[in-house]
Amino acid sequence: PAPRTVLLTGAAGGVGTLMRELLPSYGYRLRLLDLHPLPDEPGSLGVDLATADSETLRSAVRGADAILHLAGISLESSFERILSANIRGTHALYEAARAEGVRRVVFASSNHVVGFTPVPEEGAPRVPVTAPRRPDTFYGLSKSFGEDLAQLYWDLHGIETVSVRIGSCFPEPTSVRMLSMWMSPADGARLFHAALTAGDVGHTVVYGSSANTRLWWDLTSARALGYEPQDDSEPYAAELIEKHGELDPSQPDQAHLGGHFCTHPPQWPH
Ligand code: 15L
Repeated sequence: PAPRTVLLTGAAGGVGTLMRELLPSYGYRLRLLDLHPLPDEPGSLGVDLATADSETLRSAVRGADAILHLAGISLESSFERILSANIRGTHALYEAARAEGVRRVVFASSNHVVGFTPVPEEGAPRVPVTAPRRPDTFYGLSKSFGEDLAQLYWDLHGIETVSVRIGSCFPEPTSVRMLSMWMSPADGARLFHAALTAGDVGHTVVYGSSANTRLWWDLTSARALGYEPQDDSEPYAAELIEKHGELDPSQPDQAHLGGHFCTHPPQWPH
């Protein structure tokens, strides 16, 4: 049966805010969680996953049919901060899911797990999900850890996860790199819905993007979940390229999938 109650962690964040709007139309009842309760969202939970006691975490996940785990630091930061928010926080959430019998997690992984993979040359095959992981930051490293944690909890405890290596999920692409990475919010909701409902996923890794003309990576494993992207960044291309120029792979900040995260990663606000 399709999950009805979904715990949404990171509900106040960028992707969380977009998904709060879009996912209810798929029939989900969302239980919202972030570091602080959300203003105007009665019943939303304020929980720090990394430091909360186990009973608080268990009661947050209790009765949920699935978890959409978007919480965490979404840019680069110190190793200590990443360790707490992304590594300890994700581990604590999975422990609570195991203790409460939640069977399905959709984990917001990131393109930065493979950030140091060279941008494919024109005409070359797209990057497969089996490409070696080459994190570009402590942030990307923590998402790589999350994928391994998901694999362990599947093999050891039978909790299923779809790890979605999100490209760039914003209302519109705002850079030339994003033409290849963009996941429109509507396609994001389609993909998360597919990841929440597909049968027998074990631990599956997928790339999360729209059907972009300039797509760098392979959506086969995402499509196998039943995901059918509807959007393409191409209508934004002419204006973005006119403004910023085409990508130049001889430039270190443009040579890899992770773009400028490989050279001067944007820092999480302290
Ligand atoms: C990410 O993982 C970040 O969370 C997001 O803010 C974007 O910067 C995105 O990657 C990207 O690579 O565009």
